[in-house]
Amino acid sequence: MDQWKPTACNLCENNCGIEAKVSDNGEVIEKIRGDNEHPASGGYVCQKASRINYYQNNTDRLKHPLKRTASGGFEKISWDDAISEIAAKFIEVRDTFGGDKIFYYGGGGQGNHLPASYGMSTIGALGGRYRSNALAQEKTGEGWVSASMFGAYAQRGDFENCDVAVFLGKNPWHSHGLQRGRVTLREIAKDPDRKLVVFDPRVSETADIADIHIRLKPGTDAWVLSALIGIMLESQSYKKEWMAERVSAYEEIKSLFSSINIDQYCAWAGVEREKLQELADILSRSAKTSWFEDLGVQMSQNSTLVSYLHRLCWLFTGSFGQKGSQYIANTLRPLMSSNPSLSKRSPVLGVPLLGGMVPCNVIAEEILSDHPDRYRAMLIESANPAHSLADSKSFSEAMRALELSVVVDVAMTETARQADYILPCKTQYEKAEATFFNFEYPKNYFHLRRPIVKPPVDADVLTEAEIHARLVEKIVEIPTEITALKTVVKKEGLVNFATHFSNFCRENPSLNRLAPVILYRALCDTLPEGCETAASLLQVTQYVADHESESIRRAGITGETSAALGVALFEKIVASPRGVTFSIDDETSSWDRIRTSDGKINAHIPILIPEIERLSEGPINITNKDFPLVLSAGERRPYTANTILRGKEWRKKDVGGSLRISPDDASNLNIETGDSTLLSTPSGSVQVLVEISERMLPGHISLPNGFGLDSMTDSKGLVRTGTATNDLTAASDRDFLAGTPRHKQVPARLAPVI
Ligand SMILES: Nc1nc2c(c(=O)[nH]1)N[C@H]1C(S)=C(S)[C@@H](COP(=O)(O)OP(=O)(O)OC[C@H]3O[C@@H](n4cnc5c(=O)[nH]c(N)nc54)[C@H](O)[C@@H]3O)O[C@H]1N2
Ligand SMILES: Nc1nc2c(c(=O)[nH]1)N[C@H]1C(S)=C(S)[C@@H](COP(=O)(O)OP(=O)(O)OC[C@H]3O[C@@H](n4cnc5c(=O)[nH]c(N)nc54)[C@H](O)[C@@H]3O)O[C@H]1N2
Ligand code: SF4
Ligand SMILES: [Mo]
Repeated sequence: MDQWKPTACNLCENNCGIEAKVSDNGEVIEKIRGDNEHPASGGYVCQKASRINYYQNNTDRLKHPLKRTASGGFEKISWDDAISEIAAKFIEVRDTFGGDKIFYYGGGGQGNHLPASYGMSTIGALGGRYRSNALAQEKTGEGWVSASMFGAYAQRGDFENCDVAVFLGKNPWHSHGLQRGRVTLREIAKDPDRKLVVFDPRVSETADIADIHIRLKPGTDAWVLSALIGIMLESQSYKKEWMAERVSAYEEIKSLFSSINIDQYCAWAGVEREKLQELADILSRSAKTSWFEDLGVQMSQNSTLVSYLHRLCWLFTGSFGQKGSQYIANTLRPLMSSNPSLSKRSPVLGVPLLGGMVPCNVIAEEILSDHPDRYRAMLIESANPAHSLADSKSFSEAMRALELSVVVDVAMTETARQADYILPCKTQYEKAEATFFNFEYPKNYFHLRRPIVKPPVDADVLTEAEIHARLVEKIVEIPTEITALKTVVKKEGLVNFATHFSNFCRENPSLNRLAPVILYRALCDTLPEGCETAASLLQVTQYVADHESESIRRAGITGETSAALGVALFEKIVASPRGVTFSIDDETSSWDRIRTSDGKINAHIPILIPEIERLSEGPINITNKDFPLVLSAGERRPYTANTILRGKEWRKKDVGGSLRISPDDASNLNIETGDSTLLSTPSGSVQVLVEISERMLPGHISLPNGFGLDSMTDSKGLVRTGTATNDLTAASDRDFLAGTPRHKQVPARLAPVI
């Protein structure tokens, strides 16, 4: 029997196609290799993929539904009782305080986005309005700027075909974010006609091979990008005609940068003007420029403003909507809403819900307030916010303050330990799964993975789809007409079913939010075994068939009507366990996806103009004599993967997660590599092991992401490895608009432990 089975790596958003060799008993992933036939990754994997069995089999695996006891421990409970009790308690919260007090957090991580669709059915059935997930602590500022300028999420660049690749606060060598990351980076670095540019205070592994490394002081990107635009204007090297034709309100914007003191801005950032001039010259020679911003600027000073300045750089360099430049991808389903309005607000603090999500940094504060409209119950799924959000302690406290908290996960996490009920689910290798991280262009791919292993024999676990179907059925009465539609699938086929179903939803808009669960019940008998959780994709494929039919048809998917096209796409996805090319764009596709009123790119975002003007006052110094260092709390390293892999066995290097420090700072503090030191920030103190690193700028120290997990061991009980960064961060340290945390610049102090 061929035990090599196609699936994907779930350790970062790239989801590289892999083949997994499974043990004879069907429970263990013994070996991994890249899947050469995968349409997006073509056999590429990084060193982390071989560690996937640590996700599948580990001592933290949840195997039974659990309920908190009066004494604060957990006891086993049957699925029937768990579902009945949880549904009854949610209903009680709804009837007492209102359904909008029930909050949904999470719904998917780096490898699994199908649960969110089913989770939204449960929340919809209860009348929930507020939700959030990790995007609202990193990408919502970027998403909103994009929505304001393009009416869509314009985020990615065509790195495969660019002449110049610019990484702003992004270290793709380790964090990836582009397919076949290291191959693509090496190709650019080796080609004398192409340039690799990195903005980073550290000499990151990407900076190691870069042509230009802008080694700015932490938190000064806004000044450097403004100076770059100033230089392009001064030397008249920007794309005038291109802008005149395609960009609205660019004259107003120009005047903001034409009078800035470029030398002063460069000095504030610690960057030589000549280096920016060299970059401006390179950018003026080609519009095939691809840019990528990530956490180094998104979890940083002025993060929403930097997302704006970054996009203004695309405009001044004319790099949008052509081969080798920025594009708007056909993502099958957008990760967040592209509504630029600021009118939707959170109920307690009244902060704007960018991308439709409550900023992560205010959730605990809102719960812990005495405001009558505070959230009262929470469903947390596939996320570990009591570890991943700023000031973890207050998030845990907030969970305990709720009337009800329910966690759906595969592992006993820091968040699960705070819950009233814990519902264990099948892992991403035990059920059909997929993500909507489909950002490629012009060809785009989708991968519905099939289950490849069985749950352990002693595990009583369900898929999220089944959990939510059971909850929804307890909460609302599903109309009999809709349950009857099940027979239509068998008698008349999927196309007729899809047509009936969308008509029914149109006539009964209140049922729209229940659609994923209804589809799951209707289709589960007809889908191939193990693919049942794919049912909600039918709603997604119907939507893209209606809105993106040309790109879908170019990918060879056919169907006479829109319903037939959506069904053909759905069937192709289900029949392609190694992934499928579902969309092929042409040179006009990005322009067609712009949703501004005049079809042009809007350069003017009024609320951010005073922020640009304020830059002339210089950077705020966040350090002082008590906290003289700048800590970046959460760097991506070779053996970090958020909190998807727990325990320490999976790491081959840097097992304890050392704090990196420059040789100068280490010598001033008289510390050596391997020393234990006390790291303090205004929020807390922890002991850390240090590692002297030439990569660090004096004054800048850095801790890795994803450490400090409490993991069950066979012999020593619960053991924590490394530092939980969010014991050191403050939720109030956040962007003025997006509310995203400033984890890259936490004021800190270090002292030797004697
Ligand atoms: N190995 C690994 N890969 C991952 C993950 C993981 O945990 N491990 N997580 C995934 C996730 S969820 C995400 S969001 C991405 C994040 O991917 P990245 O954003 O690339 O990851 P980081 O290492 O957090 O930050 C990138 C860089 O920002 C730099 N930086 C710090 N301060 C500043 C500053 O003020 N300005 C500038 N310009 N740069 C600064 C840091 O030195 C660092 O090199 O990675 C994904 N990939
Ligand atoms: N200080 C600091 N904090 C950070 C960061 C940082 O750089 N610095 N990085 C931030 C970033 S960018 C991100 S994206 C977040 C990530 O933080 P979170 O969004 O909280 O998620 P992960 O750590 O990826 O954890 C994923 C969870 O999903 C569970 N899980 C895995 N598979 C399944 C499944 O099939 N079903 C269910 N129901 N659950 C499953 C895992 O056990 C785990 O609990 O962390 C953020 N936190
Ligand atoms: S780049 Fe590495 S961690 Fe990311 S999906 Fe591919 S193999 Fe997994
Ligand atoms: Mo992330």
